[in-house]
Amino acid sequence: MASSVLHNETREDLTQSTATSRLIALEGKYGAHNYKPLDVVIERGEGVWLYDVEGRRYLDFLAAYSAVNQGHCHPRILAAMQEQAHRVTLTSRAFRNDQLPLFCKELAELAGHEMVLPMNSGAEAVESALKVARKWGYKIKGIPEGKAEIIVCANNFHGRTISIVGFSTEPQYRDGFGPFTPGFKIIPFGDAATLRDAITPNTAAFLFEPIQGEAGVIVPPAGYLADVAAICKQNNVLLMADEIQSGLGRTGKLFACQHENVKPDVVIVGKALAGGFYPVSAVISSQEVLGVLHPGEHGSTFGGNPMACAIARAALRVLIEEKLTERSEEMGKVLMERLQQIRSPHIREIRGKGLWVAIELNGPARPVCEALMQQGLLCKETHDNVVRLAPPLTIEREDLLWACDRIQSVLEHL
Ligand code: IF1
Repeated sequence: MASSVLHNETREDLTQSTATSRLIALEGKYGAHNYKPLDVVIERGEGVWLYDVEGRRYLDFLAAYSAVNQGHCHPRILAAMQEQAHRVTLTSRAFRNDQLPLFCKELAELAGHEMVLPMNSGAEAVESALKVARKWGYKIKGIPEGKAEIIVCANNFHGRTISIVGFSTEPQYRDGFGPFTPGFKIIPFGDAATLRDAITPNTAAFLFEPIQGEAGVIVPPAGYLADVAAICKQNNVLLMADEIQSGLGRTGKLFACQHENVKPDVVIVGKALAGGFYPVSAVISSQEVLGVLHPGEHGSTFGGNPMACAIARAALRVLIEEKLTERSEEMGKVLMERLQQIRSPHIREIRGKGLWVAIELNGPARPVCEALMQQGLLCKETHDNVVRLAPPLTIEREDLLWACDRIQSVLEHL
């Protein structure tokens, strides 16, 4: 078996097909087709740069959807990972480990909260927050058993589990995956009055993205975050911010809710929490809320493992010590100002916050992303006509401006 695989490989080499096309063909044959990636095969990354299997270099303007805010293969996070890998990687939560307590303390303090529930993927942390919100609703708020409601926003993106896609408004994410979990109500995003109207005595929580990412970097009207926070407080409803993509510096604040001085009851983080080295997510909240969980009621084999915690601690230290949030704010202004100078009939709107910007076009965005790839710039379309830009927060001004020149040139030659 092994020798025949090897043999095939050798024969394919002889056909002179490029490494790129061979690997794309293999992935097409053996990998599930749930993505349509750009046809670039990455082999190596360093800081803001990615290198493909042909040795070509690209500036990364997606940063793995904000999971590599610290830049690719950050040496300090790498060192923490290597060091921990030599010690112990996984204990399960049946035993304690020496990294988890420090991770929880550091993350809770950073967010100005009391407790942390460690998980792995973003969707898992969102699911965990939903479970905690329901339990809080029953045990603390006094909602009758089985009646808890959670309010979410139209055009949300919170992950891919059945419960989460069940309250998605994107048909593609739902089709064929039902039946779904009941107990969710959908309201428009950006209109606080609709939240007030949707709340009932059985409402446990309002789950939202402070800036909607997948929807196309949709920034809500000024005052929205403060308004929904006030409405939740008045009605004893948990304000649950999904900061998985918007948090950890991306928008020029550590958390996007801080743009309106809002401290949510529950903050959900993931992605950049581990700088791209490992899936690490967490639910951050108060003693009152996370205190509803007792031994055996929730868990995860990998959640809170020493490897994850050591990596996340290093990733957070990098974020703070390298002042990446401040850089995001400063470089975000440079990016926005430069993009605003581009005169193109193809541009409908440019919007965003910090180093998180969307260029909404009058036509399809995919060809623009493909042309940018040819020019050495990697970014990804969302919703057909939006190019989203989100470089690592470590990006230097000259690289940012180089990218803007490429974007201008592609839009001018469209
Ligand atoms: C994919 C999108 C971005 C998220 C927010 C939770 C999760 C995500 C606000 C779940 C994940 C990812 C998932 C990834 C692509 C990406 C994405 F286009 F799909 F929507 F970033 F915009 N909350 N977003 O953005 O986190 O379980 O994936 O760790 O599904 O292809 P996860």
